[in-house]
Amino acid sequence: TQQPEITAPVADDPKHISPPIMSKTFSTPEDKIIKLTPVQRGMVKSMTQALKIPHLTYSEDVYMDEIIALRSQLKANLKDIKLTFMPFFIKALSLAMLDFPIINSIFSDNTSECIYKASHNVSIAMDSPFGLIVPNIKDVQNKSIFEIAKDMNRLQDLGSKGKLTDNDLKNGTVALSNIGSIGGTYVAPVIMPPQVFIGAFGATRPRLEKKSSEIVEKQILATSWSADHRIIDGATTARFVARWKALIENPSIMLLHLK
Ligand code: CAO
Repeated sequence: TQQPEITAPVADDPKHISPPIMSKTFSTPEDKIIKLTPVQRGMVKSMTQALKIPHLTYSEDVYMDEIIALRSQLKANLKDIKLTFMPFFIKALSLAMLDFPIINSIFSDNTSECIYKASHNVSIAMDSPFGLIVPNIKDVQNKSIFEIAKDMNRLQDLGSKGKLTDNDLKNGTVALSNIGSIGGTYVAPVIMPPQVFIGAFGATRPRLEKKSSEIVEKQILATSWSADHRIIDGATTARFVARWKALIENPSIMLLHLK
């Protein structure tokens, strides 16, 4: 009988993740030495450093209904620029940090000094054909959501071609990771020293909730945040995340900050 054609999953398209499809090769027939790529070697070094930090991880659910409506309205008016939720998340992070400068700080235990950074250079974890890369968007505090979207598009394009520059990768001050574009709900994100804070998002999922006597469907984004517990405590983390959540749930507040 003829065997059905078995194809490998299309790794770069989140819509093709499930159902699981088996690869033609079921196992490695013999031991094989694999040399790490430069990106993987970088990850060995950075993650080994990162996990020496005492992490405080905090999670919160965020209602996405308002921002989903806003994005579809704006998307309909945009050509050539991909507008996902990330530019909103990034801008809200920057706005929330205005009152919490410690979130956008760098810390080194050799100097026992914490430096509050003036620039909000937001590092974005990106899944690329070369592995995990983390370029940053510079000076988010001075950028519109549209400008942030353009920077995201540029960094994703360069990242997918392995063409990010040193400048794109250096001097990030705080980080975000959207694993939800692939899947999952909660994740314990790993801080990238000398940064002290990182946020991560799961996939937005519908949830039924009781409102008065009605059952309504709400769209929920699960968020997880890790803080360097040597200098940021749980109460500061909770207050900061509440501020960020308020901006995402009431995105029109962000208009007040338009320059
Ligand atoms: N909830 C709902 N929808 C989401 C979503 C989420 N959390 N994340 C992405 N989407 C949607 C986007 O809005 C977009 O939809 P449209 O086609 O309707 O515009 C689609 O999924 C694809 O988004 P994207 O992944 O191309 O873009 P993004 O800006 O949302 O994310 C990036 C960009 C670079 C963060 C993401 O592509 C990526 O690489 N994520 C993986 C990060 C990672 O590996 N983290 C782990 C770090 S530790 O190893």
